[in-house]
Amino acid sequence: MPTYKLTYFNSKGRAELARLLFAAGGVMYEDVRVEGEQWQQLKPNTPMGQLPVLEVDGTMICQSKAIARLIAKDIGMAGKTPLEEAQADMICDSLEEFGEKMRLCFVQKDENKKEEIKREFEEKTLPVALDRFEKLASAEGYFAGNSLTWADVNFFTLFGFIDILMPGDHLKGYVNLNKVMGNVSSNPGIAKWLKERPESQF
Ligand SMILES: N[C@@H](CCC(=O)N[C@@H](CS)C(=O)NCC(=O)O)C(=O)O
Repeated sequence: MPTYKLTYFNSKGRAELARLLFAAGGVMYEDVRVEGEQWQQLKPNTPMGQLPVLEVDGTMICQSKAIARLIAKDIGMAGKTPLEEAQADMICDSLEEFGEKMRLCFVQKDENKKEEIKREFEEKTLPVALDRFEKLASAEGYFAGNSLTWADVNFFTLFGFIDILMPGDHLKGYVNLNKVMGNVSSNPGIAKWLKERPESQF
């Protein structure tokens, strides 16, 4: 295994998927959390001026999905065949688009507009997306093949944010998606990380 150093801010954000995957694979890595001035100094030396960045034996990789996919490949959670890999990628790309819609609710500065966008998301966008993801998950609770992939972990991570941002029983009745959530949270490495990880809301 190469040496890994993951740099992000002191939050879950776009780095938590990578952290959960490291935990699932039992992979040792340096979990570096920067802030303020430290980030401003580091920024020009990162590939795209953004975090997260994963250093793999000193080589810097950015873009949270590229990072997560690399870790998934290293730990055997990218899919067992090219088709499973494509299915996992499909879910992760769809989750990315869905996540962008979710973010729109929170970048809005105008409080009235914000509430309107949030309501629209919660009442329309979210149930439509959940219906689709439910059909794409197997009865055993996997998005690709018959074992845990980074797509399952990605869904779990994103849904964790939704749960905080708009608490509610959004997964009620989604049998397959509840299984996905259970498969991820009961993975021994992930269960341990969820208990031990540093406190942060997002
Ligand atoms: N598409 C990129 C987006 C990265 C991104 O937006 N990073 C933000 C934090 S979530 C960042 O670095 N912000 C600080 C800055 O731009 O100076 C990814 O998925 O990694």
